Amino acid sequence: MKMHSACRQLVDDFLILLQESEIYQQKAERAAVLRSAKEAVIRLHLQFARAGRGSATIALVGAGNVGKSTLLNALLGTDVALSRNGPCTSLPVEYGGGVSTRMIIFRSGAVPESVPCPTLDDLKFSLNEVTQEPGSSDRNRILRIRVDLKHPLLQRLTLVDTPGFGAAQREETGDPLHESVLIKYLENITCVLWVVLAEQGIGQREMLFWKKSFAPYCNDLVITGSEDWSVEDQRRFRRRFSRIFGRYPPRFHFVSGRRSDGIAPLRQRLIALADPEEVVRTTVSTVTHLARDLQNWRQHLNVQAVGRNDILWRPDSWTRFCERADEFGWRIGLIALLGGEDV
Ligand SMILES: Nc1nc2c(ncn2[C@@H]2O[C@H](COP(=O)(O)OP(=O)(O)OP(=O)(O)O)[C@@H](O)[C@H]2O)c(=O)[nH]1
Ligand SMILES: [Mg+2]
Repeated sequence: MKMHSACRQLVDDFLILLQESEIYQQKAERAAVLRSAKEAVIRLHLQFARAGRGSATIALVGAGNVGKSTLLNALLGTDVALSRNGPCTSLPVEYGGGVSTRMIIFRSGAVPESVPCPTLDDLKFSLNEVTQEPGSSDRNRILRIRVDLKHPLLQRLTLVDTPGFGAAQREETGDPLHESVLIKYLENITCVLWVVLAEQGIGQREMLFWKKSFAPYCNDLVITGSEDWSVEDQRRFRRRFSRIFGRYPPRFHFVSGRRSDGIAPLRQRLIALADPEEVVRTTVSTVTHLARDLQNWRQHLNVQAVGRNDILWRPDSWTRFCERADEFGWRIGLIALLGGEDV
């Protein structure tokens, strides 16, 4: 916990240093570089704030019918989430750890209703019943469903199966689950695994939804249905789509939910995403990487030849950044890099 708050402090202080120095900086080119670094740190700040909210909630998000529910089943090694060819999952369904199997229905303006499910078949039956009856007023009041399962992965994190975005049918049938509801739901999760289908790639509409609703919280792209892909196919896909993400492309995971190919490494990745210490390590390493990039840029500009830190950083901001105590020693390395020294 101490490590977590120290890391948060580091990110926040770095953000303030960048923000204040960007305003202070007279040269437009330098201010622009500081602004782009600031944007990267804002992204980290947002991710870190979500990671600190307690137990991790990771949502599988993607267009309709791309294999989100099948992937969730493969990750759990249990055929629990409903999947089929055609619009299927109609509500966010959270799968979390519990001592016994049960389903909890959250309705707006009502006490959550707990439904014990002695067997997996009971659970599937109950899930099917509540999620597959669009239109009734009771069904329309359901906000989300939680499923408690005794499962080792779910001891560490909650996985969420979400309805596919861009499913036009729902708008037509008057089902209240519009994209805005999904966007609202995503406000409280820790991070997103973005699921796309190998043969479809990433369409315009998916890109827009990603930008609008979960880009800062998504570092993982899962490509389902890639069971027959060669290494060269994967490379081609990576090359084609990496550039649309700009400077921070996500990790690409090629999997088959149907055949469970690539599922074990993805499970490990989920565990890392939910591990608070790993989140701290990744954050510190990203901040250090960014500081190193800034150092390279300074060397490129030959700012060092002038030999004054205050050319880049607002002097009082820099002093405050350097003075803050840091019991984990992260700041010393950063100060050396940001101050322009070689390390
Ligand atoms: N070949 C292949 N088929 C898959 C894979 N994953 C899912 N499918 C098939 O794709 C169809 C849709 O799968 P779902 O898991 O229901 O998709 P979804 O994204 O949850 O769909 P919605 O809930 O409607 O948004 C089903 O017929 C699955 O069997 C995969 O990795 N490979
Ligand atoms: Mg589904």
